[in-house]
Amino acid sequence: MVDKIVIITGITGQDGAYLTQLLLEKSYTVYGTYRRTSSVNFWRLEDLGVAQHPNLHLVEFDLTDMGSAIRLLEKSRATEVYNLAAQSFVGVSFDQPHTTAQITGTGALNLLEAIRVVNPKIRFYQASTSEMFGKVHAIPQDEETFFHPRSPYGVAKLYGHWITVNYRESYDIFAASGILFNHESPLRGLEFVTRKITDGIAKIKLGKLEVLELGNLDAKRDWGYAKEYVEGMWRMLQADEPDTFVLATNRTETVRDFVTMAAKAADIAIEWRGKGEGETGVDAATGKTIVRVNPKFYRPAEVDLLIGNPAKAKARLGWEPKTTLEELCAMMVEADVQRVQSGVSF
Ligand code: NDP
Ligand code: GDR
Repeated sequence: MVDKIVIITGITGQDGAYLTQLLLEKSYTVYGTYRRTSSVNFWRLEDLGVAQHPNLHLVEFDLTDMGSAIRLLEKSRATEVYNLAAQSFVGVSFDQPHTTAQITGTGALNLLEAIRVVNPKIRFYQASTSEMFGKVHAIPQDEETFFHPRSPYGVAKLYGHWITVNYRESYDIFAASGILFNHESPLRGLEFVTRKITDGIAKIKLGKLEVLELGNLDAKRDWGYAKEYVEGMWRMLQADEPDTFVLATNRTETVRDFVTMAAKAADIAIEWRGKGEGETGVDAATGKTIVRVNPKFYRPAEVDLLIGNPAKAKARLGWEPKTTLEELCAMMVEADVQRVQSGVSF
């Protein structure tokens, strides 16, 4: 039997942690890459109880250095590579467009080039995104929808997507691109809106925060559960042919709706008052303002509405989402209430 050896870039992130857990369960040897910083944080791997697993090797790796990509592939003798590392925050990409292009865009090229040089039989997964659809051209969005990214992040990811397709077509490399819609969990970074909301509601509930400040409440997103989405990534690399797949729930809600849902999970009823920059969310029981709009969180260009059609993934990979948004939101609020109560906050 061929050894199952995998490289996961971006192992310290939300998806890296869940994918590591899944592949260790499937008896893979996992080489997880992280970038050099003065204080690397493996809290997500620790949270999932896999940080000390004997089949997990943590490797320092710079995505912008092709030489180190070649050495990593040679040393690990990997059979599959999942490229999850990215400057993944859309808001920051407006302030750091060049860095975002190098990491989020050409980082994928470095890995593909290394695969071409070292062993073209290595299977490659690129973490593409619904942000590539950007401005609304179709509802719902699927693999055939026109791309019109609205941020430097979306543009960089579009490069990563097309270079993946190009290496598939040019060099016969098994290079799959997963166009994943937003997926969340208790391990989501605090800068992203769902986790910012569940953390904020937990703190309000426990008297540790008075008002949660947010940006555009009208943005609509298709939010799923991250643990289920990493299973879809793995299925893409086990398919007979490399291809491009959308993973989504086919349900869309506004940021405002998600706040209402999170508050409800914490037994708080919210009433919305005002409009635009003056809009507030008021605790119906106490009359206190607990949510306020702060335009500093607005983006120079916004993606107004995302809703994906995952029919191809269901038909070809047997993948479909199971957790409802209400269940996901309640799971996140509960985890944040526990963390705030225990004095630990990530
Ligand atoms: P996270 O932001 O949680 O994780 C990103 C990972 O990339 C972290 O491990 C981070 O390391 C690493 N990283 C960031 N900058 C660099 C760098 N300069 N060099 C090397 N590594 C770096 O993202 P997710 O886990 O949520 O997402 C995984 C991938 O999927 C990303 O590529 C993202 O863009 C994409 N994606 C995510 C979606 C989502 O809804 N979650 C939807 C569609 C696509 P560190 O911990 O050191 O910062
Ligand atoms: P997104 O996620 O940009 O879709 O990218 P994010 O949670 O940051 O924003 C979603 C929507 O919420 C609006 N919003 C706010 N966003 C943040 N972060 N903070 C706020 O205070 C706030 N108020 C309103 C945003 O304007 C936006 O419309 C995520 C990332 O994981 C990407 O890496 C990934 O590719 C896409 O999802 C799919």
